[in-house]
Amino acid sequence: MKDADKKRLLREMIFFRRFEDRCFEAYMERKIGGFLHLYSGQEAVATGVLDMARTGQGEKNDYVITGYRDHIHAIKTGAPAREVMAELFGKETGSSKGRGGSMHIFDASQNFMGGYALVGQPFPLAAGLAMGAKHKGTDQIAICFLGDGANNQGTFHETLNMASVWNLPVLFVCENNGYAIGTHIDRSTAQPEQYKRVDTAYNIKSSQHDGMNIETVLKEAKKAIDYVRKEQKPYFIEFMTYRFRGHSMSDAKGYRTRDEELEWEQRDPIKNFSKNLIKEGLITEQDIKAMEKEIDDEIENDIIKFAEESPEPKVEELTRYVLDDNPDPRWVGPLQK
Ligand SMILES: Cc1ncc(C[n+]2csc(CCOP(=O)(O)OP(=O)(O)O)c2C)c(N)n1
Ligand SMILES: [Mg+2]
Repeated sequence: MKDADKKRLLREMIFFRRFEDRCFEAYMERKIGGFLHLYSGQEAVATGVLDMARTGQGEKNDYVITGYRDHIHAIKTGAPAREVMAELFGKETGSSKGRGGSMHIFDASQNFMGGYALVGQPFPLAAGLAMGAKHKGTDQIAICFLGDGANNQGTFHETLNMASVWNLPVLFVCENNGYAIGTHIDRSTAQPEQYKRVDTAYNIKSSQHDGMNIETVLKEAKKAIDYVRKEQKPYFIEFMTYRFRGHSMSDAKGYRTRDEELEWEQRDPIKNFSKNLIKEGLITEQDIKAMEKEIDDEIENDIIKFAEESPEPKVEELTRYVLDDNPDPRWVGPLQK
């Protein structure tokens, strides 16, 4: 990896951590309402996998889809951070025009296909996106992020079976953080090692790796993505990781011990990558401090300012993007920007 890439990836991960920290504060200030699930601790997974995916090419990007812990996946795929924050603030300039909120970030212009509140919902959609790409003969793939808890849904098993039978180019990325809300994986899942659930059962190649080390994620994600694109077959990659905050904003975390948290904090992907880059002489602690300051300024003076100053959706337009059997005649027709 080039030195410049290492520094860029460190900056991105620090930005993602600070973005989520600022969301936490904005929620406490009641600027953000509804549900809010933060990604702190898991940054190396989305950052590493999506760095190896095709992004930055708009509608030629690979398709990316995930659950409700979605802000960082959206930004890394190409959704402007300002629009993600504006969505959290419920503003008209948000990526879902303020109607979706934290769990429903969407940016079709970048092939970021959401943001879903229903656990297990993205699986069949990912298979459909991959099938579309295959029929059209593009070499795009679909990348489906999923939690360990989601793998006990029926949609997981149905989708993996058909993705394998139909040889669909989809990469399933399991972010195994050990918990589904407050339930530890050992209490909910007969085979907690997720990658073992798919190779013989669905004849899909799979592997498990450290999700707290960005360099491991980059290396393994590259191999998996190359395989899916070249072979036109699914692959299942599992990354072991941990969320540093609660499941959502209301979580007293009574289901895990402080010792367990401290053990995982030792593996903080940002701290460890920083240490490595300092050791390699690529960056100093002062450089990192300056980087953090620059990021905080950008978040405050650009991203938060944009969200704060953007208009609310008009009350009479609240149902504008709702599809039903009796749509308001004013809003029938293609979505308008
Ligand atoms: C169909 C459905 N059932 C239940 C829920 C409630 N629920 C929300 S998050 C969650 C746990 C999911 O855990 P996991 O997939 O491991 O994701 P993580 O929160 O760890 O990122 C559950 C059961 C839901 N949102 N949708
Ligand atoms: Mg989980």
